[in-house]
Amino acid sequence: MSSPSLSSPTPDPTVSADPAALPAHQPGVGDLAALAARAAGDDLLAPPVRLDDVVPAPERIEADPRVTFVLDGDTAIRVTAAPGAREVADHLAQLLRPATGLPLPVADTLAAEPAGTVTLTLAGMTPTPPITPGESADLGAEGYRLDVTTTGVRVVAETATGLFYGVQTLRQLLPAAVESPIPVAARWALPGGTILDRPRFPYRGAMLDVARHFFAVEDVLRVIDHLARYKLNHLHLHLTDDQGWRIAVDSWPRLATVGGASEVGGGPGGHYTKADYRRIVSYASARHVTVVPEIDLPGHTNAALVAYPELAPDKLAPAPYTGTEVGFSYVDPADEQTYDFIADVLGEVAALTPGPWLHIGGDEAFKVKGEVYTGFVERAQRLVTDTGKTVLGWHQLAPAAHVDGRVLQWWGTDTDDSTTADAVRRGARLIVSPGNHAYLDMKYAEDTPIGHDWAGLIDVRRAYDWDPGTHVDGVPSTAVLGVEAPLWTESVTSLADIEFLLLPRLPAIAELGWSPRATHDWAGFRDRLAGHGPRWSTAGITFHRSPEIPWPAAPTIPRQHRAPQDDTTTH
Ligand code: TNX
Repeated sequence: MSSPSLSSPTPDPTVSADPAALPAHQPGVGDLAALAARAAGDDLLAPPVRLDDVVPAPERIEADPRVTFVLDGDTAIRVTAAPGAREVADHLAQLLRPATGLPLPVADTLAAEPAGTVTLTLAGMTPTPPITPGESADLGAEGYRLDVTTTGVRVVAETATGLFYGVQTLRQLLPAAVESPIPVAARWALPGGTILDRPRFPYRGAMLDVARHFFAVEDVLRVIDHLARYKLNHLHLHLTDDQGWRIAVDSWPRLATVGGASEVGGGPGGHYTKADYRRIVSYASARHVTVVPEIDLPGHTNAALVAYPELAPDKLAPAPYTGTEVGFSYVDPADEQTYDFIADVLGEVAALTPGPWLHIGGDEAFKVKGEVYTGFVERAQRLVTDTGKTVLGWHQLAPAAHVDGRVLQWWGTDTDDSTTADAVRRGARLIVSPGNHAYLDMKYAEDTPIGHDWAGLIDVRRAYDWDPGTHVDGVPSTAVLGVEAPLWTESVTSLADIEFLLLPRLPAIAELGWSPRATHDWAGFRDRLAGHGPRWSTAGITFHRSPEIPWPAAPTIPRQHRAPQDDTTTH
C-alpha cells in the first residue's frame, strides 16, 4: 500500500459563509444554541417526520396519517419491571429531556397506563398482537414493535435490546430539534401508526483503528453513540499495530508503556488502562453494543517488538514506527516465547471483555508465508478457544484449519476468493467489509481532504449499493453473520475527522445490516438520509455534506416560536 498524505487538515467550517458549499458541517459549541433555536423554529413549520423516514428502514410500516401523539409536560415513561428494561427507559428519558425540557418521569409499573404515556413493555408479560391478522409477531432477540396512537407510544419487545432499538426509532420520529443539547420550543409530535422491525443480520458493526492514531476514551464513547443511533451492535477496536500498542497488559507491561508511546506522524500515542477499557465496554454494553477487541498477529506487530525485542525474529529492537507502510513486521513464529506472549495477552484481553469474540487479525503478514503462517494461525486460534472466546480474524486466516464457531472478516475488493469460500464450506461464517464499499477510510471523492483511495473512492451510493448477503462468490447468505464498516486512521487525527468519514456512510452500512433486502432503494435511502443532516447539525456532530444527498436547505432567517400549550393530539 502506498502512504497516504498525512498533512490533510480537518475541513475548516469557517472558510466559507455558505454552509452548503462546505465539505463538512462542524458546528462549534457556541453555535449550538442558535442552531437549536433555528431547528426548533423549522420544526414548528416543517411537516412532521413520517414513519417511512426511519434509518435503517424498518421491516414493516403501517402509517396512520390521522393520528399524531405529542409529548408534553404530563407525559410519563412506564416500563416493565425487568432486568435491562428500566435502563432502556432511563436512556430514553436522558435522550429526550435536554431538548424538550420535559420532566418525563420514569416509573416501574404494570399499573393501568394513563393517557399520555410512553410504555416500554417486554413481551411475554403482555400479549403482542400481530401487525396484521395472521402475521407472526415473533420479534426475536433484537426486534420490536412500536405503536403511536392518540393516547401514547408503546414499544414492545422480547428483550431489553429490542426495546432499546424501539427507543432509537422513537427518537427518529421526533423533530430534529430533539437532538438539541439545550431546551428548545418545539411541538414534540410523533406520527401515528405501527412499525414492526427486526434485523436482517445478527452482526452489524464498525471498526475504529486506535493504533495508527490514538483516540481518547471520550471519542470512542461518542462513536458508540453513533453506532447505537443506527442499530449497529458491534464495535471492533483495532487495538494493536506497528505504530502503537493501545491496551494495558499486566504480564507484559512494556507493551502499553513503551509500545503505546508512538503513532503515525510522530505524535505521543497513548494507551487504554484496564479501567479505560472497562469504561468503554460498559458504556457500549449500556447501548447494546458488543466490543470486539483485535490483537493483530503475527504481522502489524512493530510496536510489540519495540517493547519486547525477544519476540522479534532477529531479537533486535526495531525503531518505533510512525509511517504508514504495512507488512514488514512479525513476531517470531519459531520461538515458544511468542506463544506464551499470545496466551498471556489473549487471556488478559478475554478477561476484560464480556463479548464472545477475540479478533486475531492475520492480515498482511507478508513475511510469514505458507505452512509457517497456517501453523502459526492454528496455534493462535487454539489460544483463543482456550480463553473460552470465539475466533474472529481477517479472511487471510482462511487456509488454516477450522475451529468451532470461527468467523472470517472479508476485506477484499473483488468478490471471488476460493480459499475463503472453501473455509466457509469447512464451517466458517463471514463478516463482510469489502474494501471498495465498506471501508470508511476511503475518500468520498478525489478532493476529500483526508482518507485513502487504494480501494477506490466510496461515495454514499457506493457504500449503500451492494448486498452483504450475496457479495462473496460461493458464500451463501446463511453463512453471512453480518456486515462491518472499518475506519483505519492513518490520516485521521481528531473526532471531527472520524465523524466526517463516518457520516453519512455509517447509516448506509447500518441499513445493509439491518433492513430487509426488499426495502433496498437508493433513491428512497437518499431522501430518508437527508433528514438526518439537521439532526447531526443540531447535536453538534460533524458530517460530510455529500452532494449526492438532498439535504434540506438551511433556513436563512432565524425565527422565534413558542410551543402551542393546548395541543396534545390531533385526529
Ligand atoms: C489495509 S484491511 C489494512 C490496514 C490498513 C488499511 C488502510 C486490512 C485488514 N489491513 O492495515 O490500515 O488497509 O486502508
